[in-house]
Amino acid sequence: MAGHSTTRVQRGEASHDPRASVLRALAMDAVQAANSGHPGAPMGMAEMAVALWGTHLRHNPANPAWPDRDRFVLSNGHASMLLYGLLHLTGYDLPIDELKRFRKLGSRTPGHPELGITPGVETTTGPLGQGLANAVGMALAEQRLATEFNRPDHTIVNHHTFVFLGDGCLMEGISHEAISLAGVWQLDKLIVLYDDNGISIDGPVDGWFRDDTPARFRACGWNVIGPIDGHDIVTVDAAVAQARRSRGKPTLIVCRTTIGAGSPGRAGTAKAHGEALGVDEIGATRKAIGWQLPPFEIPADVRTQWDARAAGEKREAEWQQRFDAYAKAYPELADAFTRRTAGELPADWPVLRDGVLQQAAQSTENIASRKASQNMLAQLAPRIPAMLGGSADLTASNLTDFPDAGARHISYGVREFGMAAVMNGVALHGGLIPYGGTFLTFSDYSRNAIRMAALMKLRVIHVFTHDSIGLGEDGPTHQSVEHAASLRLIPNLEVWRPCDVAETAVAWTEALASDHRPSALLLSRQNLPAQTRRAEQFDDIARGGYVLYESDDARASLLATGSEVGLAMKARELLSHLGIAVRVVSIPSSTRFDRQERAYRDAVLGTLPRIGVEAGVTCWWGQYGCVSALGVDSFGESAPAPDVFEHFGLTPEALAGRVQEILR
Ligand SMILES: Cc1ncc(C[n+]2csc(CCOP(=O)(O)OP(=O)(O)O)c2C)c(N)n1
Repeated sequence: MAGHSTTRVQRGEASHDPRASVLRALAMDAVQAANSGHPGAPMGMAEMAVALWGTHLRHNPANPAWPDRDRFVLSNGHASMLLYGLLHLTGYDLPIDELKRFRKLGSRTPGHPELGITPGVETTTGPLGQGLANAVGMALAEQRLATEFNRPDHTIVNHHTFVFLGDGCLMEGISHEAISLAGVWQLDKLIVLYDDNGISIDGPVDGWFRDDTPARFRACGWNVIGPIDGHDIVTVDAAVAQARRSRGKPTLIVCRTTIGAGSPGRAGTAKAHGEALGVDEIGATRKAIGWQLPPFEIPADVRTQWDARAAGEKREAEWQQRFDAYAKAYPELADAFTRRTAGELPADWPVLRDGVLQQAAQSTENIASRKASQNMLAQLAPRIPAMLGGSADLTASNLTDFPDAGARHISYGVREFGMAAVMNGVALHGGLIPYGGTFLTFSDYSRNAIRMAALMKLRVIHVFTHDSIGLGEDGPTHQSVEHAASLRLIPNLEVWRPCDVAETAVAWTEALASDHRPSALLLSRQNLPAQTRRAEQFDDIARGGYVLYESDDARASLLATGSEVGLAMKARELLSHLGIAVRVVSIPSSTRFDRQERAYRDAVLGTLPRIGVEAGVTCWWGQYGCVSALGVDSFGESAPAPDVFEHFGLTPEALAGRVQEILR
């Protein structure tokens, strides 16, 4: 850093560029009006925003869905007012009244940026670190689609992914997973601007964050620019221009800034991070930055300087022309591109789906559901080019690959959280349907990214194998106990735990067709017996729960999921030898079942005493009014699977005995 700049940054002086001042004013005034929020980061990043959004970002405010737009991710989502200011000023459909309603119920300016609420917001951020990983996924999608669709003389996919982040994102472990992958994948269109202000909530970060960040990024194969003066628009502009020329490496631009820059009393302090400045300090700041207008008033010339509508329209029109020429030369590719970016499955999807389901319905194979899943992938993935598979270093266990997958199956390495958040980014970008595998136990590592996918309504498919004590010898560290139940608690996540080939086939086709929610497929390591069904029963699998075995003189209902459906069917047989008839209800997806109409649910569950069985926590069965449940309420054991099932009393004999006790 030049001495002059250092001094200015240290003094917390802001530029007097009105494009930066208006961002500062909007941030401090909106936070003040809400009496809640984070003024410091938006004020500190104002010049960075001017440089990037004022010069480099290629977007069209009139069409936030333009497929070839640059993506912008505000990974430090608490700086939301910076993004809202930018979206308003550049001409998105975000009126000033919405900024006045920052953080109010029903406004388009929630506390942290949320996908689907504010036009122009590319991903929901707030949980620090994940925005960066989302951006890596977006840049990966851009790279893959460019390779797949661009042709010599025809470039239809060619955009950058820009990220703003702060110390918090870089302290999070997921940042390392994300930057490591971005380096390996050589995502040279990913450009990250680091708001290096040395402050987080507890104070100056020196006491807990002394990483040599440039060295860390360099070690991961990144191009690093800076540290530069993050308050010098020309310098930041030049750095971004340089970053855009990078080949084979993503770029980090280290921007030295002062949190709350412009505020004489708060600049450079942790107090600037998450507190309204207060009326007096806002007055002092107005004076210091030379901005004397009342809150939310923006002079016409400043509006004109920021307005990106005409440039955006022109950019998209130019792209449309290129796309039209492409469509003439490659009509089929153009059609596929249009379908895929709209999130549609191939035109022959209904035929493909019916074919695989018909075959699966007749299957008598006794195989593990993870194997049944792989067999489905072998049929589906080659016919659905959007599918982009992967595994967190467990490909041979998760069975997520398919014949001739090549680059369409990603080895994510041992990075479950990173993989999940990258998959969210891929889905957010569009054009690809990501799925990825790990052991169900390690879903805890990915959990917040799964939650974010559910919140954002993303089609991301998690393949979680080794779904219970049924994995055997690896023992309690690897055996899921509470995981199925706890994943089912996440709103809008569809959880499937299929019992055989037929149910696995339905789980996969339903997951692929669910374009507004993520799915988790919980699959067994061990073989599972094929169940026989009538056609109507097969059709009801997609309703999430159905009667697999009915009996007129039944005295109890056995409710089971996944690998325990076979167990329940064996118990039924034992009981029938004793003259006790029972019904068996299979619940491959309780989340789906719970959305069925009342009459259907009541009919399936029946009025007889219910006994639940699942190799996991038993409290879960309370919601279905079970009088008793068999399961695992501790951490499992290391032993061959049959011995572990025996140890936990999960056997047909034990279940039959429990039923007899209840009916006594
Ligand atoms: C995963 C996660 N943990 C904790 C928080 C709460 N939080 C919000 S901002 C922040 C500090 C971030 O520091 P920095 O990125 O330096 O932001 P700045 O102080 O510069 O605004 C924390 C801990 C969060 N949003 N996400």
